[in-house]
Amino acid sequence: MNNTLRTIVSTLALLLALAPVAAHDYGADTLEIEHPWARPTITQSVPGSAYMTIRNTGDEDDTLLAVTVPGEVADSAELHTTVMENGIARMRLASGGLRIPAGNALEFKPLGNHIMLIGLKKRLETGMKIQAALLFEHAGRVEVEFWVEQPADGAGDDGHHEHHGHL
Ligand SMILES: [Cu+2]
Repeated sequence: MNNTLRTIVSTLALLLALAPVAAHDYGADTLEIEHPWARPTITQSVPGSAYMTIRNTGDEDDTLLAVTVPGEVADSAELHTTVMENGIARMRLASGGLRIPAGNALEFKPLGNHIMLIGLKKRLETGMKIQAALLFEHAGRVEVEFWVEQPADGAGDDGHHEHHGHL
C-alpha cells in the first residue's frame, strides 16, 4: 500500500469511527418521518409494537391512514392510541387514522400511540429491519424501514412488559 492510499484508508476509518449513532429519516411531501423503530419481542406469540415521529412542516393537516408490513413479518399492522381509564392504560384502535396537524408532529412512543404488529411470523430480534409502507391522506404511500432495537432510554426492556402487553 502506498502512502497516499494508506492516508485515505486511515482517514476513512476515522470518519467511520466518528459517525454518530445511526438514525434514519424519510421525507415525503411536507412530512418528515423520523427513525421508525420497533421493540424486540421475547417470542413470536406476542404482538409487536413500532414507533416513529412524523413532523408536518406544511400548512395543511395530513392523516396517517394505515401501515402495511410484508406477510412474512406479520399478518397485519394496526394504528393504536393509548388512553387512561381509571388509572389504567388501555389501547384503542385508531380506526379513522391519526392526524398530523400542520406545523406540528404526531409522536409514536411506548405507552402512547403505537403501531401494533399482529400475528408475528417470527420474533422481532434486535438488528432486524422491517420494510413497511405508510399510507397518508395527502402525502400518499411512503416506504420506510422499521429498525428493531431496544428503546433509546433503556426503559422497559427487561422483557417483563411484554408478558402483559405491547403498549
Ligand atoms: Cu396496541
